[in-house]
Amino acid sequence: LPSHTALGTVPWLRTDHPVVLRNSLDADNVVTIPNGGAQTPNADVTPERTIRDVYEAKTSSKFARYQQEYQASIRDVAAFWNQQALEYLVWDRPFDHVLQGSLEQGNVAWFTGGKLNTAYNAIDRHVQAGKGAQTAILWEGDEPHDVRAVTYDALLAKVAQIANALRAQGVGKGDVVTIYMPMIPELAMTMLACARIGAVHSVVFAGFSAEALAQRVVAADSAVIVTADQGARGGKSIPLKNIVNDALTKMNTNDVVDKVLVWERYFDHDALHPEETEPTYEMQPKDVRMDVLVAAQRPYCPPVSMDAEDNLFILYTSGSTGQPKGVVHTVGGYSLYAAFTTKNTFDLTDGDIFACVADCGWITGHTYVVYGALLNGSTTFMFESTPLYPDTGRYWDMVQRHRITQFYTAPTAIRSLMRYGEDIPHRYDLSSLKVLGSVGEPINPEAWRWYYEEVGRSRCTVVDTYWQTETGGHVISNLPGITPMKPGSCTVPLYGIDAVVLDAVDGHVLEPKDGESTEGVLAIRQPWPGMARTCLGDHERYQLVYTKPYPGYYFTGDSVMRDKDGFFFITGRVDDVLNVSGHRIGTAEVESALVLHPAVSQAAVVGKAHDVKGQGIVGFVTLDVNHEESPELLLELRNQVRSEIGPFAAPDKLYITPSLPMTRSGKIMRRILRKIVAGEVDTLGDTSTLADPSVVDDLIAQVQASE
Ligand code: 6R9
Repeated sequence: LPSHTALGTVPWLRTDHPVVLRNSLDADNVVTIPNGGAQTPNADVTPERTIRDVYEAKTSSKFARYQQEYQASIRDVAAFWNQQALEYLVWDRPFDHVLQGSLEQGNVAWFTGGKLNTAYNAIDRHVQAGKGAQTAILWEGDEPHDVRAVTYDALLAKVAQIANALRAQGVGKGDVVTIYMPMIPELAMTMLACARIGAVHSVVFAGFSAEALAQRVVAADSAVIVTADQGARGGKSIPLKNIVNDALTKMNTNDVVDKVLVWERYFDHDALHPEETEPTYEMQPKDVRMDVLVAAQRPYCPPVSMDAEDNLFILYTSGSTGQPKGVVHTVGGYSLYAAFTTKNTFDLTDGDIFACVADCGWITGHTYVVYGALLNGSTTFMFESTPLYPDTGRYWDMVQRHRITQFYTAPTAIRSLMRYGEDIPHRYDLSSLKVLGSVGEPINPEAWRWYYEEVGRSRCTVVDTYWQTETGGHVISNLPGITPMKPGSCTVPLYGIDAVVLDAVDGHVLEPKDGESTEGVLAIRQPWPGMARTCLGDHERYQLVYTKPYPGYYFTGDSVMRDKDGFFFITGRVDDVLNVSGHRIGTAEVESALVLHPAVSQAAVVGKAHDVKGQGIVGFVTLDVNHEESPELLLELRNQVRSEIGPFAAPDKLYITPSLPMTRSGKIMRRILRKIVAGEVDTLGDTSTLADPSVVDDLIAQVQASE
């Protein structure tokens, strides 16, 4: 390893860093550092060299100004956000209060008394300002030649029609509409149509299984599901409608769902009488053909004036229990935060073609595919396929053909493309690019360098955006042309975000000191508009997870190192949440899926560093008597996880073992399993509390034998 002292504190150069939480959700909680995938960090791009030699000189005066403005913004967050709310949004009625409630009480509310509509702000006002002919959504399907450009005029008409269609099916203000769709423009339009009539969308990623979909529909008591007959990805068709049919049979609560509205992925919009065409799927009693229904609607629908604190959407995300949480975002605060962060982090300007290639099933797709760019009146690019289809140049081919200006993806995608060499991006004209974004997990310096040099040709800013489903938008990120970049660091907090490092054990703030680095847990000391307000139907859980662990602070669940320059490096989750290819998966969810199998007695799941995915899932299971290990059983167990959660949560490796490391009180010590799969058997830590310490040697032998 290079001998820079500071490198010792960069996460991927260390292997583990145990921190015991004060109000730990699980006594067995320790911090694991997800090895960002870099086994061989590039010595050329150490944080020191990059900041000193390459960027600092260019940006220092602007950065000094940022620091002043940032301090002012957090000195009075209400004054700061008051100004932004007036600048970024059009209000039907001005708000009476900027900020009410507190983190301490877990009852934060922004812009109370104010009224507005998010869809109006994202569409109508741009049409009124003369932008009707500009492309709002530029979409590219699974096949590169399948391209659609939807203007603001067309988007307004279509969203109004969909809104009327939803109303015709009984959807009203406050109703939860579950959306289980492929990445086609109609997905974004359906979300915006919900926003227009005050319905609350709950998008479920189309990679989730029937079981996971059913669980989310029931939890949200959602009477309407909007889906499509099929999706397309990588040349394959995904039978979404069949999965929905399946989900309906799995809901034992009787009849939550009244209607299933079905888009047809390849519907012939030019058909003279669409209602006379045959549906592409076998219709069930609750099904309604969406294309046909929408075509019959009037393209005008008045936007419903919403209270700033009304729910805009919910999005289920993983936490440390087996039950996903329905994170709630509200109309005023979220819309402002989506608009503000898109504009600032990506330096969005008129004429930009903004491409976030995330799926709308995750928060990144909500904030940066749908809401952020449209609220700013820009063109948002929407992508249905994968970076590898039809070949590994797909991203760069799109950048070239559409003259994309901002490109936003996850480190896992960069790492998977790096393997094919820099010749691939070099073949394309990428001169339109200005900003390259990274999200979802820490980006290891090797991938950062590749993105910066081979894709950005050393002339674009790489923004490493740290945030969460719960934060609504970026909370820590560099700003193009303002913040110096450090590979591997999400750099410094955005304006209005009072991010602090807390001592994990006693919770006191570790204030920055010149020239000193520090480590702890990441928290936010003051409310911001984009923060989630509650978990649907379970405010206690919201408080338990976010505002109670460190009273007076929003707790992120991440551990962090702040270096001597005050730059943040995220070092991993402190709860039992894994990050596989940038997707959040709770170990408890995977374990619950495994123990549902009749052969399984106990299951423990841990993350293991993975070159491309960041983390992979490794499971350990013990079997009930009368069951034996076999290749078929292993396959069944993997399939069990696929069908309970979705293919993306399937373990890379499963071990069937006679016993698991348990404390005398019967708790599984996952910390030890994490160490064993990481091959760090010399630093297992204290094993004296184990009921049977000999289990450890057996497990080590088993894991080593299999590698
Ligand atoms: C947006 C999103 C949130 C968790 C978060 C953290 C990790 C996200 C990151 C990052 C380091 C970044 N994370 N961005 N870690 N650097 N730039 O991913 O939301 O799915 O809720 O995941 O992802 O661990 O707590 P979500």
